[in-house]
Amino acid sequence: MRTRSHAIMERARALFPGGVSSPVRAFRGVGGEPFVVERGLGSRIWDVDGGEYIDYVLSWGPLVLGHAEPSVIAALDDVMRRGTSFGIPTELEVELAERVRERMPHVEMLRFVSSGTEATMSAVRVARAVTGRDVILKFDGCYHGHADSFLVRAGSGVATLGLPNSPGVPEALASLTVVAPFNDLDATEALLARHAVAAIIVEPVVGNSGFIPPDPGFHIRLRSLADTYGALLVFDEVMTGFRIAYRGAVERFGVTPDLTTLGKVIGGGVPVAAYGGKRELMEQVAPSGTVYQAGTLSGNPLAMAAGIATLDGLTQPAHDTIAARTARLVQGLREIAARRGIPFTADCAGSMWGFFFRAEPVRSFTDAKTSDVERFKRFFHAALERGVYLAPSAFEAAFMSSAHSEAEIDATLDRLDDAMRVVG
Ligand code: KE4
Repeated sequence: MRTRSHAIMERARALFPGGVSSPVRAFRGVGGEPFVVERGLGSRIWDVDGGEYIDYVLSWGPLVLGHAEPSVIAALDDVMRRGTSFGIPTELEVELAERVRERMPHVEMLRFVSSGTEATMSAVRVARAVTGRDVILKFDGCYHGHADSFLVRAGSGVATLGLPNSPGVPEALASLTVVAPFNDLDATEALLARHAVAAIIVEPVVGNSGFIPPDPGFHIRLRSLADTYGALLVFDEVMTGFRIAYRGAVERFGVTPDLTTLGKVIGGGVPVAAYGGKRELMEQVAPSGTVYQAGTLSGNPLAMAAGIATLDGLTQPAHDTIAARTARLVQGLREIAARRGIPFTADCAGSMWGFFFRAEPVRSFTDAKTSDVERFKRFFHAALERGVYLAPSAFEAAFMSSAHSEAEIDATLDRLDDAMRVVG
């Protein structure tokens, strides 16, 4: 029985919509009440009532080195004693940006912002400015943050709450967003032929409808279609960046977008995101260009320091180790479900993974919605009771960190085997 959690959530519900600072945290996708976290260390988190969990949400992706990673904490401790914010250029911004560009050379120039939403809305603004077009094309179930133009058949919390779109988004604006099923190139081309599209924005691997990988060659065709129809290609790597491959989607799929958005991992758990890409595009952004975008805390020293420490800790060997452990966990879950005769599909890309209670592979959000969400809910709670914290929604991805040891993968498989027993 969670007593302190319950008391705190009672206060929170009087203060915040749904008692939370972001909708998906409210457990509406799985039922019950969220626990209140007290602390995290490495792969684990503890709630205020002493409950301990192996954490596979990792703050929805940022913590690729785990909670309170010593080098990240040391970097923050060092930087914050010299001031937490200036609104004046610092070398830290340059240091982090150089690290991003070293691994993603197609991000020739970038701008730091404070959330993934800011990054994607700014990238789309650049695309609309340079193409002189208004329409954007997104994919059903993909989530690119909560800017008005993206809240059209979006994934993540929008999907979790079953919101078709969102009230408050003017129809005049929503109508400028056209939507194709993920992995459906014919539907995509039909939309491109009918609308003057400024940008195609896509999660290179979808993490906001649950985990959905692209079909082989999907991004190669998407690049070709964008070029044929004069649209920019935007890879929204807020979630996939530095997770699906050491150098991101370009390394994994061999396709170079015009613009890329990043977030989560590049801040190591402190608010930062970025948008960037071809120099001639980014030079259109104020003050070098006339596309306006600004931010009080953009390039914040704490966020830069945490991001630098995180990328420095995420070496190629470290990434490869995390990816191998992710693959072992996914394969282990497949074997458990098969042994127990439970319809189940799971997949991973680098340090990002996910699963559905459905026999056939999931290629689109429509497929994802046919999975057994009620069984997912029961499995989520059975896992939580056994000390494994998964995303509280069937339409989210899961993650892995360098702090998740082989022994913890074994422990996770044992615990989830028993969780599958009770939901089988
Ligand atoms: P933020 O504005 O939440 O920092 O980033 C928006 C965003 C943009 N693009 C992608 C691919 C994303 O996954 C996100 C945010 N991801 C969700 C989790 N699926 C954040 C968690 C939440 O909404 O509380």
